[in-house]
Amino acid sequence: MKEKFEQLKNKLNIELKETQNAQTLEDLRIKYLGKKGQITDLLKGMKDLTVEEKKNFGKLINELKTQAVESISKRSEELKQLEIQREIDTMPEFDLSIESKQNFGSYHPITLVQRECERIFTTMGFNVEDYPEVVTDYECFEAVNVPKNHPARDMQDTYYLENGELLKSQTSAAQNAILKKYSKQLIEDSMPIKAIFPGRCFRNEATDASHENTFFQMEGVMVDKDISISNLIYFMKTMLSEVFMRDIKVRLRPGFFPFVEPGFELDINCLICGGDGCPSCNHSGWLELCPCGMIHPEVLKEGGIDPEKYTGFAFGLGLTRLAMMKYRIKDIRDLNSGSLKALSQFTEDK
Ligand code: FA5
Repeated sequence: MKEKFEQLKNKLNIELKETQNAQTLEDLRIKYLGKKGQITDLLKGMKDLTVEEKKNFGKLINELKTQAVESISKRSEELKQLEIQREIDTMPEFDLSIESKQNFGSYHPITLVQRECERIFTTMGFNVEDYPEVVTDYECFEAVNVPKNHPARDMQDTYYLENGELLKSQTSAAQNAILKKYSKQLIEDSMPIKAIFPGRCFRNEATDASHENTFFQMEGVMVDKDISISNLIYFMKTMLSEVFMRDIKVRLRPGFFPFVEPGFELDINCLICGGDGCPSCNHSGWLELCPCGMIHPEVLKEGGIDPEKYTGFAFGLGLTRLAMMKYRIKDIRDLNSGSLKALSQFTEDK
């Protein structure tokens, strides 16, 4: 009987080696270990044996069964490896040294100026904050001192959603949340609030060379004791001289925004025409770039900050227009055109 077991074991091993794929292996498993398999049959035959014989054969059959299961699973692993090797062998050869002809794209000019501004402000101790593009009426307007029906709402033709929320028309929509987020550290730890928050804005604009319906702004706020207009001017000057790496002609004039008092318009001398007037600057020689001002006491109060103790400034930099000026792009609409030929001209070191 022992011989019979040995023969069966050898036969199984020979047949195992002949299997070349998962299906033939499965057929073999059924042949030996299936319900009517040869090893299973041996087990069934045990009923006719004496108790002593059962003991001996039982041990042998169990050993055989265990070995069969192990050999089949080992062969299964071998076949998997063979299959992988077969795929590798039939793959076309790759020459990794050949230069790719594919266009991997380039950074968008707005991404480049945004990163540049983030770098400049973070080195001056500002945190960079992200904020959603869909916001509530409260965040975008009421929290920044623009109540319902206030005429200042007409300055921004806003896209409202059916659920009453809206597409952020200005990055000022994040002001209240940022003030609230950092008010504790300002009050308890005497750490100034210094944050910038770039983001995409949407307005139902009639587009022209300097107006888009989808554009980027980068808001900034700083709040502490004794912050004044001088601080605001210092940061604006530093930012512009670092972005353009030379002195740029700017002008500061009074501007009205309900969330600042006093408020200013900061215009840049048009770098496309040098100030002579062209379509990019609406023939005025100047481009509105970065309105700013001292944060209105009501806005501080709404952010949980006592305006009797603290003051701060805020600015709303037109990032898309900054990209236009930095890269001398005559028409803002080119930036949303998706034209790879136009956009791929810009690289990090330009
Ligand atoms: C605002 O959006 C204010 N929230 C800015 C602000 C923040 C003022 C904090 C004071 C304190 P305004 O609508 O002017 O302001 O937009 C700010 C800048 O975004 C503009 O100067 C301009 O550079 C840019 N901008 C505005 N509308 C467009 C547009 N349609 N296309 C491209 N850029 C635009």
